Order: sequence, then C-alpha cells, then structure tokens
Amino acid sequence: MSLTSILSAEAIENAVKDCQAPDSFCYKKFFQLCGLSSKTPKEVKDVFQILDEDNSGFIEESELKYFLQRFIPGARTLTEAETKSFISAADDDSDGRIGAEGQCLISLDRIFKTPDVRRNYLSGWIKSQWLSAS
Ligand SMILES: [Ca+2]
Repeated sequence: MSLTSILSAEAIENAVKDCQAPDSFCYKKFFQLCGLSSKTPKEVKDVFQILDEDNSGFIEESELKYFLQRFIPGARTLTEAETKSFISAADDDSDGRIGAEGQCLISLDRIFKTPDVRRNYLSGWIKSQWLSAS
C-alpha cells in the first residue's frame, strides 16, 4: 500500500508545493489539496497506517516531522511549530501523539473531514467496531 494508490500523484504534488515555505503548512488545506478530505473512512485509515511508520498505532511527533516526505521523498521536514500545532489539533488526550483507534480516530477525523462527512464516518466507525466485536 502506498499513498499514490489512494491519492493522485498530481494532487499530492500540488499539496506539497503549496506549503514549500517553512511554517506555511496548514493541515486542513493540505488534506483538501491532496484529496484526502473526500476519501472514505477506510481510505483515511489506510493513509493513517502508512504515516504510522513503526506501526505503533499512533503517529508520534517524530513521524509527523517527516510527514511531507511520506508524500514526496524530496519534500522538506515540518518545523517544530508546525509539528506541534498539527499534533495539538488532533491529540485529544494530550499525550503528544495521534492515535488511530477509539476517541483518537474520531479526533483524526475532525482534521480530515468536513462536519457532514464526519457524521457518516462516525456511524461507519461505530458499526465497524460492533462488527469486529461480534
Ligand atoms: Ca508510530
């Protein structure tokens, strides 16, 4: 699984180009430009898993720093200020990392989605939890 199997290479390039200057990274704009905002819950979770390089179930600060390089190898690293504001936007329990499960998945969703899509995603997520529990 690679990011370009979920997102178009052209959209990724546009998104990364848009935040080439240090401290110009805006995650909302980035997710819109690269097309992630319109992806299904499953695809969003696939992207999360790609970004979670060590499969810890969380995206840590060290992984976020290289966020843009996961999309395009030659891209810049995020600055400390960008990394911190990105994490604080998604980190509900303030443990300094973004998780993919439970409450954390919902907060990740808050970043990725518009409110209408978020509701559908939430109900889909709850269903998937029930299915996997039975
Ligand atoms: Ca990780």
